[in-house]
Amino acid sequence: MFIEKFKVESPNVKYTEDEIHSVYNYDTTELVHENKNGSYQWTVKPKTVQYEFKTDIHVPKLGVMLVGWGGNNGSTLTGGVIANREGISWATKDKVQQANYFGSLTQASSIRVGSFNGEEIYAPFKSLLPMVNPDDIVFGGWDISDMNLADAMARAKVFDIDLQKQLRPYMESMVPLPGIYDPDFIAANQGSRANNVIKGTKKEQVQQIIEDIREFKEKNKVDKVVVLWTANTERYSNIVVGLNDTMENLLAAVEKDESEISPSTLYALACIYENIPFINGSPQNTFVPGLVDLAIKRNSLIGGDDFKSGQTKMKSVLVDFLVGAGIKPTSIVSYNHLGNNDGMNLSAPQTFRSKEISKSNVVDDMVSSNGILYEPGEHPDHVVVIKYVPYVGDSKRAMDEYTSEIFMGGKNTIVLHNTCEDSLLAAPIILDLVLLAELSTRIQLKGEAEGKFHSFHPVATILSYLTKAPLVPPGTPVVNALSKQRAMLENILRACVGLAPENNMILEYK
Ligand code: NAI
Ligand code: DG6
Repeated sequence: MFIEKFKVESPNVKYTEDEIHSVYNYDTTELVHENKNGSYQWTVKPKTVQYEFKTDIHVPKLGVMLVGWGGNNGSTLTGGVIANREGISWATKDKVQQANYFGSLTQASSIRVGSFNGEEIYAPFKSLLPMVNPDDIVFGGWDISDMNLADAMARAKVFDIDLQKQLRPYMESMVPLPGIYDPDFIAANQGSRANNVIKGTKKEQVQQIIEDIREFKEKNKVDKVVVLWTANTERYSNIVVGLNDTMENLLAAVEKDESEISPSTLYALACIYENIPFINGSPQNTFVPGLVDLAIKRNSLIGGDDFKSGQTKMKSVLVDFLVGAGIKPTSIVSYNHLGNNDGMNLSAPQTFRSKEISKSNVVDDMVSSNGILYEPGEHPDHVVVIKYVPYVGDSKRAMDEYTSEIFMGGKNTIVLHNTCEDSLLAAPIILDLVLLAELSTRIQLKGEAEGKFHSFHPVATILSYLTKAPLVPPGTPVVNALSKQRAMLENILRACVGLAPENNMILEYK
């Protein structure tokens, strides 16, 4: 059965006019590795730590500024939200289609609330805590191309033509602000697009982004802004001692207009100065060590990297299933071809390399979780190929071959073929990233040994479910397995309303 909403009644949860306050027992384990009588042994001690959570229930008017607003993702997301807000429907050759938010975890997925009269009861994911309604988001942003969003939508060739016609009047007047352009960081084939760029030194460019954010906030009367990079994939920046390895060096490098500071790092820097959450949806290392350092010192939310939309999402489910089933993946080969501007940009070796890295490291945690299947340091062969095929446009084709060793030396090969409009997968993920980033800035927590409430760590691991290469604070394990990432997010939100983690034990029926 599906219910729309619920309220928690518990001595551990208090709803006030301003916040939800919950006291939560976090059941975990403490591991001890010690030498006992000449040999090392592991001891596991169950322990419970009490946490308190405070969630501000005042949902702000949210502004979202996209870097790369006029790209396929930017125009698809903007049009999609307008279509939902305006209740637009359109004719396809199959039926009359209504706007929806399918593909969004927060808007279109559910959580299990419990059992009632022998039936499982589910509710919308978004009913857990008060969240911004995506229909109310005000969009803006930057692009190195000055094309308005209606023309950008037509250039993207993602939406059906009847929908485009209805959206055009809403999008014609939306024109991206000039962006920071550095041809050294993206493919040379993007040069002809760059007719809308911020001039000046890197320091002046950062200042311009800061002014843009302030002006957008003021003009649109929004309470909060989140900035998200959905611009072209950049090449990796070189990490150089003395240049971008520490906060001080990075800031000095910007002052000196050093060439190795990428545009994405400059946008992020501006956001951190303004205490505006910044999310990176592409694979490059925007978050050089000096920038992470700065975000931590200023307690400003950063999250990334690279939207986890299709092939990688499947991978982080399938490999988790195989390794969890005691089956040993030995070779993973992933091809894809696509014909949109992202594909064209990725046809240059340096930008492809950024994508190859983020697509290749996604099974590491699953492989290292099973020492029965894999020797220390052993890894499946893992190859990623991306080809640009203009004819297929945004409709990406992804082909994967997984070969595994099974019982008694047998081999098991699984082959997948996926065809899907890339931007229709990415747009709802962008929405989730900004909604969850905003929500997480309204949550405060306090462990039993801590004197006062604090926000989550500024490196937002809570967003991991949505990214291929989750950015984590130094010294924190990276989790790629999709089910674990989802459980982490859902269980944290449950804790904020005093609900136990979903443990799937269903003991009441045993
Ligand atoms: P796109 O090429 O259509 O859009 C990117 C836009 O960014 C373009 O309009 C371009 O003019 C603009 N741009 C480039 N550099 C800029 C800068 N420095 N400042 C401001 N604007 C700039 O690409 P699409 O398909 O929208 O993808 C965007 C990004 O998202 C790509 O990096 C892609 O790799 C990444 N991504 C996309 C996924 C998907 O499923 N669509 C999934 C994972 C990541
Ligand atoms: C080609 O791989 C283009 C990319 O931008 C991907 O479409 C994007 O990274 C999505 O990747 P995945 O692996 O999540 O489908």
